[in-house]
Amino acid sequence: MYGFKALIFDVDGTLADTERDGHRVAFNAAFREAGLDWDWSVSLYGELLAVTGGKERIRYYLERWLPAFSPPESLETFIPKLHRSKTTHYLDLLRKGSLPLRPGVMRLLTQARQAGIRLAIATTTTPENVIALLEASGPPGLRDWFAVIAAGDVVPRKKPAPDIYQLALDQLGLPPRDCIAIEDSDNGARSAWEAGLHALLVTTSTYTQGQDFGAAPLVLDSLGEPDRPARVIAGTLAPHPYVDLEALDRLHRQVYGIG
Ligand code: XBP
Ligand code: MG
Repeated sequence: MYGFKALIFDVDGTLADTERDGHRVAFNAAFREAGLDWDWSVSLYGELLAVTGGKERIRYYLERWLPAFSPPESLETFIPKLHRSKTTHYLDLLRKGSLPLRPGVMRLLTQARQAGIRLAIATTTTPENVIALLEASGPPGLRDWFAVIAAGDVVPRKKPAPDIYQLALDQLGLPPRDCIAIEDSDNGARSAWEAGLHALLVTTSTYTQGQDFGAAPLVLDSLGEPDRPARVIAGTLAPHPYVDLEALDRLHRQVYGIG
């Protein structure tokens, strides 16, 4: 018996390391297809990740790097169109199976499912991207393991605002205290924390190493596997050098001062 009832996962960087070799590549393919000579390098993309959401990221790029750009139509039409093309390219990449789930993800999801812990997603990315990732990179039917998939434009404000976590909590019908959030970024950790999810685990990803995760009580470099221990960046990981439900239960007890 565990002290929590659900796990709420972020997607990009948490379930899979999707940004550098997935989203970034898809943005560049969409730019080429639209006849634009923009190229988001690995380092520039790291800066652009300060803004969550693909459409918001394109707008930020234009404001900050290309203020003189004159779009062929209004930005309100141009950006969503460009972003739809990006989503198509991203889905193609996913279907090729080129973005695997991170170490420990399937092990933890499987253990949670067997223990009756509910699974949910709270992400900034487009819903189709989430479904496609689960279908392409996980076992058949993985999407049905998730009781709630809260994604994309369904809330007024994207991370670091708490809206998407609040929506996931509402749809689960649970208070924050009954849930554990798993994130990879500063923006995501802020979003979860502001939604009241203080039992918060951060597993850093390609672009988020070295970020400040606020008061997150446990920060690791991955969930780890029995043959591939997680590296502890902050907090204490026990009883094993990888994240399992026992480790999450200890984290939950520590955060809420239980027994
Ligand atoms: C990460 C993001 C997303 C993706 C792009 O979301 O910021 O914007 O980079 O996705 P999370 P879209 O870590 O919350 O999963 O282009 O579909 O917006
Ligand atoms: Mg993320």
